[in-house]
Amino acid sequence: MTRTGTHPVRLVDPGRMLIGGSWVPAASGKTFPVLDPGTGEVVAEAGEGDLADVDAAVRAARGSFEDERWLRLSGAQRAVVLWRVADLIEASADELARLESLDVGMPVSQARIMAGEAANQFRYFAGWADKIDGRSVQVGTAERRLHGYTLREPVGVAGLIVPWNAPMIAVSQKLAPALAAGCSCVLKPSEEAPLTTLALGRILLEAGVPDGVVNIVTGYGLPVGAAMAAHDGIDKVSFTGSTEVGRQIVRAATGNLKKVSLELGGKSPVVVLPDADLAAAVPGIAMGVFWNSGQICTSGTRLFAHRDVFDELVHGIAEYAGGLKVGYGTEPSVDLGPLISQRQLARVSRYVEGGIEAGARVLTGGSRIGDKGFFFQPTVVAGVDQSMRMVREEIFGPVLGAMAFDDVDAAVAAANDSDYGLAASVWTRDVARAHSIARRLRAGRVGINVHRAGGVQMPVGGYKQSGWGRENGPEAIGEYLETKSVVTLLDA
Ligand code: TXE
Repeated sequence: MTRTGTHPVRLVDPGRMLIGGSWVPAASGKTFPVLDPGTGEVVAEAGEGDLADVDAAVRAARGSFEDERWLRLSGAQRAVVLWRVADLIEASADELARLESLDVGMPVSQARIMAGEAANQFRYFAGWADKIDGRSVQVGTAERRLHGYTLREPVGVAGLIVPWNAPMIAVSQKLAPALAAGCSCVLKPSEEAPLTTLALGRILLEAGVPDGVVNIVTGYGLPVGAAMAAHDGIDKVSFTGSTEVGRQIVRAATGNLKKVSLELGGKSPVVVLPDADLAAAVPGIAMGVFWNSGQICTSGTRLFAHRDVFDELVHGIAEYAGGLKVGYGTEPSVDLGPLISQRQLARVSRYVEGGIEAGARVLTGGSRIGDKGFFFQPTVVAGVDQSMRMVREEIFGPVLGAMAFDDVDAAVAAANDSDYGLAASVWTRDVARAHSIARRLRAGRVGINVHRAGGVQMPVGGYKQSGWGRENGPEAIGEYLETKSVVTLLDA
């Protein structure tokens, strides 16, 4: 695997984080290495934050919130700044994409699409910034006349904790609505991939987001993320990551009972009926699970295919998977990059080996590629059932488990037999049936003849243990607002 192109790490200040509008080293002076998952080599050093840095960031955010540095701008003025953020993201999209590719491993061409999506987030929520209004409410009686109305106000300081799998989009999905709502923010990128978040920090300052309104603390989940979840100066935490850490955040948040929203793991089902258009289903389902090497929370990892089409479909997907080009993110026409880390590679390998021991049959893939970087073959397994760990638990790698069904109701029940409920898809030419099954699937997002599609306008989030709250769409801005009722007597 070769590395090409200019090195985009110069977009970030090595070892520094953003606090109160300044780029500062960690209070301890410590740094930690950031690895290129395509080579396993160190490409940068990031500041290793701890409690002192979280405190400083929260103080800066609180100060900017309390002196209304951001909030005193009208919604329309905030929108202008957010549009500028979007314009600057687009203007540096090529460099950001190369940085994201270096940080995460995803092919540059796909990271370029992510940069466009990040810009869309800021444009969409810029549009909401001057449309945050309340209601005028009829209250009182003939004897006691009252006037009531509601105000929607920012929740305060928002702590935003993001993972590594698609940082540009994960950060923008939180920052754009939080800023449109008027919040000040403390943002923690993943220790695995902090670089594009730091580059976005530069863009925010350049666009005119006032000092202290967005603060970025780099470092490990423990102590940085945990300190944010527990901090009394933070009014709301929005977290994307594992369900296990989501639980820890809920527990930590009980101290000041801060608001919490969570976008957690998934084990999304894909239900294929016998009348599905297989020519479309094969690539659609394959990229629905393998995209970003399966490191997407909505990946369609459990395939339920009707027995009449099972063999043709599954062998089609296996053949498609075998044809995908796995390689370093800057290589031309590469489809899939590496997994994020040695730890993730070990985790994916463990699940596949465990599945094989339990009786799974590997139709394609199943192994690491090479010995440099963290590449894993796109993998299709059959001979699995819902009792197996590889079918029940989130692997977060390019692994599809395929199961045949005879009865649609049983397939829907099996699809719903999961602790998770993030996404699902149904594949059929029968329109009425598709909509009926879409209603019965217990997931926050359902695709019909597509696994993952939509955009910033469509809310996403989890049923069951996949999370609390929604990102994207008007619902997302509500996650950063409080509602206040104001009532006044009309007669003195
Ligand atoms: O996630 P973590 P990891 C799933 C996926 C993956 C597994 C582990 O199954 O294999 O999680 O990945 C911060 N308090 N998803 O270990 O640990 C951490 O620093 C507060 C699904 O990377 O959840 C990082 O910034 N914060 C997923 C963020 O939480 C803490 C995306 C996510 O890390 C913390 C990623 C703590 N105690 C992984 N511990 C999705 N839903 O998209 C860690 N963090």
